[in-house]
Amino acid sequence: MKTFDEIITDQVRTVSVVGHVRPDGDCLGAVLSVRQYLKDNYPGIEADAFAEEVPQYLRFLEKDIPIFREDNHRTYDLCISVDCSDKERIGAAPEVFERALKTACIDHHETNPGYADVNCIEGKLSSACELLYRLFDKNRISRETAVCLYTGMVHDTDCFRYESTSPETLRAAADLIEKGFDFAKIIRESLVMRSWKEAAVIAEVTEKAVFLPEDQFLYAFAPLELQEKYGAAAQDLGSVVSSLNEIAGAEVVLFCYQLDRNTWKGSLRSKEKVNVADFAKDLGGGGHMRAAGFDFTEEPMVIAEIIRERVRKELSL
Ligand SMILES: [Mn+2]
Repeated sequence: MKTFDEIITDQVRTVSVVGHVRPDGDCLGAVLSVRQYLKDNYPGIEADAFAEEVPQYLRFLEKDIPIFREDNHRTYDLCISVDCSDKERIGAAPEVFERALKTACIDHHETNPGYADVNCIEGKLSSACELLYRLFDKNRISRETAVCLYTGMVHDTDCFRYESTSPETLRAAADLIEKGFDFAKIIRESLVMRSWKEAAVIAEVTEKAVFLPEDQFLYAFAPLELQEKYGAAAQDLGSVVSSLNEIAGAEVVLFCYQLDRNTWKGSLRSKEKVNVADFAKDLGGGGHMRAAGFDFTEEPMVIAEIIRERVRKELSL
């Protein structure tokens, strides 16, 4: 594995950091930890972060330094893409990545082919933030950087509940909380608590979900009309699939929510036997063994049937 210093060569004076579309805790934690680490330790370097709109529950990571939402037409010496499995999935400003004099990719998706000049991809790691923790010099991680890294690790492991959590993950988390911050508050406010409208969406989606115990499969949809009824948007639906995944007897959970008139997003979760990253990959998406996703334009019922068949096959039902 490389170190971060090997990616930031002497010639680099300006750096941009980008992540994936619809950023989650790991993505924003990774983007903002890189910016913070550069700010703290590389006085000669100017670093800018790019990300699509930050969901409410992650706003505490934002600080008062602006995050660029779109292309600012600058050419950076180096653009670092984090937590993004595919060049096509870069959110906010893919042009910034394309235009950069040099590119780097730091990621933990097994499906990542390596699309930058320098690629640092560790498919077995819990999170992009854990990978960054390993690349950074431990003694130069500030409290602010630690908050970002810890948030990313907690989010991508659903609070250390997935098997991707290794002894090393927990050692990294232990090291980070030694920097002194309210980690219980991060878990509570960004991961566990839900807004009232999110809770209302979860209630209706759960009520309308279809559970097929004989197939160990559960699916649910949130069309635009349902989202509009509660004033919820795609970024308010992040916790729905985790909630559905708490239902016993469903090895695989599929939650589809409509993004616009033509596009849906499918989120997959599995508990212990099925690798849903393979399913998502075959449908043009990506992800991890226990959590993966993809976009689609078909009717959601068509997708539910495809996934159901695959679950049956995988489980030899
Ligand atoms: Mn991630």
